[in-house]
Amino acid sequence: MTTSTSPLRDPAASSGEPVPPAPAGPTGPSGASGRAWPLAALDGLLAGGLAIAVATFLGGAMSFLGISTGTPAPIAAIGGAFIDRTPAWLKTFAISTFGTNDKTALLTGMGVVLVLLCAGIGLLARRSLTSALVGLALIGAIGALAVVSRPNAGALDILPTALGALAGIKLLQTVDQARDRGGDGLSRRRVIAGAGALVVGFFGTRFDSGAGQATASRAATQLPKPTGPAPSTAGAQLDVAGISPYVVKNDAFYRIDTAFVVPHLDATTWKLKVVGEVEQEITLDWATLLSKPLMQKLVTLTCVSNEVGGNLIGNALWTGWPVRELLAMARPKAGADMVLSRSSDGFTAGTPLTAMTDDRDALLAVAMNGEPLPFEHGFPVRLVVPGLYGYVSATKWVTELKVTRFAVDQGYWTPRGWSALGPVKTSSRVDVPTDGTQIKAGTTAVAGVAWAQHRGIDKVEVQIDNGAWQVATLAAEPTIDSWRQWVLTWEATTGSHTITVRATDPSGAVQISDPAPPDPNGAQGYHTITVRVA
Ligand SMILES: Nc1nc2c(c(=O)[nH]1)N[C@H]1C(S)=C(S)[C@@H](COP(=O)(O)O)O[C@H]1N2
Ligand SMILES: [Mo]
Repeated sequence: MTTSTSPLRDPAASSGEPVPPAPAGPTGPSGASGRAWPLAALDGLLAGGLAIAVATFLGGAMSFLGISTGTPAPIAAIGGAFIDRTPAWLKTFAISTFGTNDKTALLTGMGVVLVLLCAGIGLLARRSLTSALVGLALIGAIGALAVVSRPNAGALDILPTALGALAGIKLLQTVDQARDRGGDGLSRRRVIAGAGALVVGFFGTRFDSGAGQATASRAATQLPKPTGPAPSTAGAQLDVAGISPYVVKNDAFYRIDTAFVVPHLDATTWKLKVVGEVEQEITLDWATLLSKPLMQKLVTLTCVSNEVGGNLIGNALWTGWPVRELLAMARPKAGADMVLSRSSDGFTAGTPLTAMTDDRDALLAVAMNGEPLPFEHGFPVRLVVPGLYGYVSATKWVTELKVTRFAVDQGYWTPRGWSALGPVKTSSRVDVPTDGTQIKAGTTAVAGVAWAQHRGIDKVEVQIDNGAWQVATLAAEPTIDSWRQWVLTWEATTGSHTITVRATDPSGAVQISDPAPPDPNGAQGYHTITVRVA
């Protein structure tokens, strides 16, 4: 360090006053341009920040204006590309560690890496401006590669990244040269650049989050009255404090997907194509879909990544048109056994054709709990297929159904280590009392949920410590496609106790006790909690 009094100010550079000679050695005078390292790192951060801000703004503007249908903003593209390359073990780790905050965690990680890279480039510029500029260009090239690798990418999509990188390069060059001429006169320029980058970047992310057509089309959506009454939920909700709500509100519903940026589709231009092994290809638009007889169904969605006792599960009232009807119009050819549904952002799910066409009423859903689908949950249209994990069935932002065969095509997660078929395993969870808490001795409600979608739940049993299995009281089961609540009254005695639950479906099959992790086809094993009774 120099004898600077402020970590960001190098008196030798700023005041021009004579300063004592700095000590030699590894911490001695900084590089050729005589600049303190924090300043150099800051220059790198500014250059990188400006590059990202410009690219994010231009990329957002291209999406917003409909010039691009790909992912022209490089941060979003890198995030998406990273997610698409996530192997099963890393997905399992990320979801068990961060849950539905997995995208925030990834964004934070990317931010840390970018900050280190940009600061490093600033430091490099002290030694060699050329190397630093090449470094910035290389980072830009990685961003551009990510952009062109995204689904629906067009040639113009690399423009934002290219222009952003150029802006960053120009800034670093200018700052470096100005400093060589006389030091710190750049602070004003730096402040302006920093503020400008922040403003520009902010507007860019606003664009990305899809103000405009998509939001307007959702707000303007008039849901038609469904045919038939809503299914009754009478008796399905037990009066037990702390139990999961039978129907989960939209904003409390778990969200899992590979979308680094939530797709915002304009319903008025949305189309669903039915292609592949069909006699008749079909294109369905929003107005036509809304003109069909829509039915309402309670269906519990479950994520295959849900751990035993986990919360990646929720029950909602879905309104939609049975996809069976659409497939009947397309007339699948003999031999086809899979429907590969594809979303606007390139995600795919491979669903058995029979699950789409049998009487379980797999839906092209347009509403969730009576509202147009939230963007996070697939607006304007998603699939909801009772009985299957989401990764093989519940495609959000769906834009294509390809009738095909398991021998020919694979859904998104299959080559990444997950099973091609994903029937939900019979499972159960203790909601109350809360695991690891202390409760009072005496009469206690032990309660939770159990699910075996499209088979149903016939029995739930609870075991306290190593005692006998006791049969719990079941709430009503409005449909076998949703979870079922259960409760057991327990005379809690002082001490530490474990509570274990297991469920049985109507065929008499008891939930599998053998523990297994989520990959490759869903977690199994009994949920056990521990409480202290005082
Ligand atoms: N387009 C798209 N649809 C998707 C996914 C996805 O990554 N992209 N993930 C699936 C998975 S793994 C699950 S568990 C459900 C979750 O639906 P939710 O977010 O509405 O709860 O969506 C499914 N549909
Ligand atoms: Mo999932």
